[in-house]
Amino acid sequence: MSGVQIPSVTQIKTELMQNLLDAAQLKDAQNLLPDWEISEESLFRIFVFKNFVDAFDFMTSVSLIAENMNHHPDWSNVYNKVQVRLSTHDSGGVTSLDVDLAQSMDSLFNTE
Ligand code: H2B
Repeated sequence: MSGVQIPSVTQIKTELMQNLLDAAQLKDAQNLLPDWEISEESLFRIFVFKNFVDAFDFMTSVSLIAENMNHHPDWSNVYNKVQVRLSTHDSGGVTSLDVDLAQSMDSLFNTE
């Protein structure tokens, strides 16, 4: 065997430079994500929980999703609040990866 490593489809997808969303796509994103503040730079939302443990559980669940996507939130936690800012650092703004992660966070939040 030659030892040549063939990358998985997921690796290829996440390593391709993602395109920034245009104005129309940002508008579509706002419709999909009514609880998020959307700008060209980032998606922003504050999640509010009953207590610290619920907030931390949410962060733990999101960490697994983010690691799987190789796409990570900028966030902070104070007691029962998790403040989240999503952007694609490599592209310098908002891409479909941010919309996908925001949707996953919303559905996790809504089912908890
Ligand atoms: N997360 C976010 N939010 N944006 C990125 O551009 C990004 C990331 N890039 N996670 C990934 C990791 C990159 O730095 C590594 C090298 O794949």
